[in-house]
Amino acid sequence: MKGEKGFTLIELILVITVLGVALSGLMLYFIQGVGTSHESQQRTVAVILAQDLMEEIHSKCWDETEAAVSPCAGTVTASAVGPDGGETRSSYDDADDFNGLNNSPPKDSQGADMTGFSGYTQQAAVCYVDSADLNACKGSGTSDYKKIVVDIQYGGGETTELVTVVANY
Ligand SMILES: [Ca+2]
Ligand SMILES: [Ca+2]
Repeated sequence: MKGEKGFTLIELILVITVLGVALSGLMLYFIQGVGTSHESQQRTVAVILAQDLMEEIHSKCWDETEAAVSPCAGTVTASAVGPDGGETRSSYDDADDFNGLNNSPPKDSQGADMTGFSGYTQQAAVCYVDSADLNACKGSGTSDYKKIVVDIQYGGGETTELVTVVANY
């Protein structure tokens, strides 16, 4: 046996130990990667939910007074923010009807819970802003500009937010 090439038991144990340490390090990277991809998937879903809601709001008239005019065009008199005369999600017809929207899970345009989105919260806020400061909500009164903020909350504290201003024209 002496002089034959091969591994001794000590060498084998050393190799197994080194491999074990190296593989556990690799596994750590792999597990972290899985976690990161789950977060990025949640973020992507939140962005899509936010864009969907913003597009739905954009598809409505600028104001209730405009909603009465077909086909929802032209400069109109601005009215109070919020749903008008008992409107519900499926009958919202102007942008500010969405003010105060707060649903968990998110609801679709017909007011039905969206399945598969538990853990996501959908919120919208609409207010009048002045042309001189499109970021600050007016304390009272109306203007020709409405700021729309859409928030999708997810993952216990993360928020994806979209903000836009629509003008009365
Ligand atoms: Ca309305
Ligand atoms: Ca309204």
